[in-house]
Amino acid sequence: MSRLVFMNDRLVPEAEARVSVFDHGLLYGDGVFEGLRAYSGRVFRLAEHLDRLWASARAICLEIPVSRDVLGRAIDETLAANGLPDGYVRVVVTRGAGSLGLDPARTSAPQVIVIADRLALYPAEQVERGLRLVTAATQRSHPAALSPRIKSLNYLNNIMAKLEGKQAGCVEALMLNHKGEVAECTADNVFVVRGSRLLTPPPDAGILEGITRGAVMELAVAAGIDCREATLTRHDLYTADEMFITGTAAEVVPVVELDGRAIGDGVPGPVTRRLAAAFHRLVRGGG
Ligand code: PXG
Repeated sequence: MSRLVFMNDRLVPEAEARVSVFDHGLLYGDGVFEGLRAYSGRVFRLAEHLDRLWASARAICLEIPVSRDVLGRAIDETLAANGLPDGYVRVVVTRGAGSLGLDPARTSAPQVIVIADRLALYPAEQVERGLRLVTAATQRSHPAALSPRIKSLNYLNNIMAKLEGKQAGCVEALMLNHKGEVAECTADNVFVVRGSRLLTPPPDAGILEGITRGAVMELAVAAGIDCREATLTRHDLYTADEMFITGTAAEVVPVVELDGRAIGDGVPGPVTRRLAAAFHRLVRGGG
C-alpha cells in the first residue's frame, strides 16, 4: 500500500513526496525533526514534541512556515490517512532548496514533511529479557560544537555510535560525553536504579531531554520513588542494581548487560518492571 505523506500544505502519494537535491537538509543536514508516537489515534505528548521542534528550529534560526495548530492537525491527518491509529510519526523541517554553499540566507522555502509509518521496534525477545549494550568509543557531540538538545537532521554522531553497537551485536549503544560521563544512548535516554534511588543524567551531560524520560520521571515521583538527575560514570552503571532506557519508540526497556558485565542480577529489575508497566498504562490506559 502506498503511503500518503504530508508535504508543506497537503497530503500527497509517497511517490510525489520529494525534496530538491539542492535542499540544505540533504546537502548539509540543515534542518530539524521530531519522532512522535500515536496510541489509539492520539499522539502522546504532542504539545511537548511541538515545543521541542520549535526550540530546535529556533536554535538554528529556522522559521517553521506553518503554525503549531496546522502542524498538529497535519500529524493527525497523516496518521488517519494511512490508517495508523497506533503509529510512528516523523516530522521533518528542512532549510529548503538553495544554491550550493552553507549560507542559509541563500535558501528559500523550508520544507515541512510529515511521515506516518509503523513502528520499528527492538526484537520482542530482547526487550523481554533485557538488552545487552556496549559503550561506544564515539563520544556524544560536545555541546559547544553541536548541542545535543537540538534534534537536528545531523545524526551522524549517533549513527557512528549505533554502528559500533551493531558491530558488537547490540541494538543500542551507550554514549559518553566529552568529559567521559554517561550521556545517553543513540536514540534513547538512560536511567539506573541504585538502592532506593532512580538516577538519570542531567541535560548538561549533553543529552536530548527525552519526552519519555520526562514522563518516566513524573511516574517515578507519583509512585513515591526518589528520582533525581545525577552525573553518572560507567562505574555507576556497572555497579547499579538496575538499568533501563527510554524513548518514543522503545518506551521503557530494561538493560541487563553493559560491556559484558551483568547489571544487578542480570535480569530486568523490579523498579524497571514497575515503571515500564506504569508507562504502558499511561500511554494505553488513558492514565
Ligand atoms: N536521545 C536521543 C539522541 C534521541 O534521538 C531520545 C534520546 C529519546 O527522546 P524521546 O523524546 O523520544 O523520549 C531520542 C529520541 C527515530 C527516532 O526514528 C528517534 C528518536 C525518537 C523516535 C524515533 O530514529 N529519538
